[in-house]
Amino acid sequence: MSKIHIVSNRLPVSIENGPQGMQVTPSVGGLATGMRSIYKEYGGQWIGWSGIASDGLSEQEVEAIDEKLVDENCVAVHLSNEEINLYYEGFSNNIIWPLFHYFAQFIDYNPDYWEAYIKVNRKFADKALEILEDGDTIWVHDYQLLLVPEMIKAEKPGVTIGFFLHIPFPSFEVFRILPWRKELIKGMLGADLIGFHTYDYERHFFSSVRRLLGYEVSFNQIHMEDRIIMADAFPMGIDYAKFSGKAKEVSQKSLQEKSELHRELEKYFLGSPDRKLILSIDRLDYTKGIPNRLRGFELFLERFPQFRNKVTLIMLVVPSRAAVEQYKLLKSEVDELVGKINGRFGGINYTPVWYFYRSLPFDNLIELYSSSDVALVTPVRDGMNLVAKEYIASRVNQTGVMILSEMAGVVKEMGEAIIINPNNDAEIAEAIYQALNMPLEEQRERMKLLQQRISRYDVFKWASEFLKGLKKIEAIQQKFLAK
Ligand code: GDG
Repeated sequence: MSKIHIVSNRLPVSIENGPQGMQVTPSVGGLATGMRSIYKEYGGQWIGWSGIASDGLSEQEVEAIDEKLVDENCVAVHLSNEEINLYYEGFSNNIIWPLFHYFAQFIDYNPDYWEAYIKVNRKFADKALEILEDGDTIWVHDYQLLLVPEMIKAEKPGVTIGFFLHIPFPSFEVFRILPWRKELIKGMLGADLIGFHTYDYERHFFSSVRRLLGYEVSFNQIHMEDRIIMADAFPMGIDYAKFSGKAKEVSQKSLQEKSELHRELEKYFLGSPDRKLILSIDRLDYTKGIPNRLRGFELFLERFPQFRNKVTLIMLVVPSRAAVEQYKLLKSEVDELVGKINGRFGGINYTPVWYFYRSLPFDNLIELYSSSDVALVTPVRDGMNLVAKEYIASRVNQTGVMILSEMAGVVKEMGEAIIINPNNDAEIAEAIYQALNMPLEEQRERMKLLQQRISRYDVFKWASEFLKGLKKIEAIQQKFLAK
């Protein structure tokens, strides 16, 4: 049987070098959940970085990691601290990430980053090539590995390659800024099927392919010298049943069984029906529009004084990329804004913004989703945004209002949300007002439609649709070769 393998920057497990030796724990992220069902079922391997820098490890420790990973069907690419700095922090997070999210002013055009990106992409490709056989399929993930498809195709043309980009693909006028734009596009074109979250990203990609390489694009096929390949939109879903199931479980718990956080939330909000909770959850990232959200909330409290002492914004910010300068600056800006709002509108019994700078366990996350009257999702750019889908899945009583940025990929699937421009503070303030005044019946009508849509296209459906796309392009290519 031909196998299906996965490649991504990180493996779907985390490894810790503890007192009892190497410990491997499966991770619970969306990608890991969606892909695990596939690569295991098709007898494949998952290739990725272990999460530990190899410089600090002895040869025996490296071997111990490799051995532990065998049981998980995982293969580690070992990276040194320098490689992580230049390829991951450098090229991936200081060049591609800002560029693809339209933050060109944050790019650090360091040529060493590019050299390291090629070298490390080659390491990933070589690891994959060690296990790949003709007829196998490999699915490569995300912006850290844009060159891998071409590297694999050049050595093993008999392997079917899928590539999925989890972040936006920018318009040509932005993409062309990059000195290495042609190399990146060519790298991606090594794949037989390229997937994006939305049709707009796909369209931008086609425009770059046409203008940079002159290939003809018709419908969603790209005609190259000796190959036809395909690109399409596959909006990534979540493990809907896991979120809705957990939310049901949480809602049925008795007061004693509930977590401290949940008890506090219920005491504060359910105890007084005119108190309302607005939720915000993200990694700390300048793409997520966290300051915009705070400014919008501040303006809301200023313009609608009747809601002061009643409405709280609970803001979970998960630390991320703390070594990068832009992220440190953003952290200070967020700290300052929270302090300003709490100082301006807070009182002995009222804190307008409850701010958590940490990550919380899954159960707490569900408690936040299910206790919040409104979800406020305001990225200035976001490939998809799974938090929005998770909020919808967790609303077991079908109430709750979603306020959503028009700049998030997920907006294409959420016409029933209140849609805002994240750069318009007044619009955010108005949207909060509208959400808090929305009659329950209208909330239910909108939520029902959102839940139907998000539950139908979950992460398993997403993965199977992508694999179907791969089968389709294989058939098209066979016809093309037979001509
Ligand atoms: C990239 C793209 C695209 C957050 N805080 C906690 C926690 N989370 C989980 C959420 C959610 C995930 O992290 C965040 O996913 P997003 O999609 O919102 O954002 P990115 O991390 O930027 O992901 C994005 C995604 O890839 C998939 O293609 O949607 O556009 O940028 O699942 O639940 N989980 C736990 N504790 C927390 O404190 N347990």
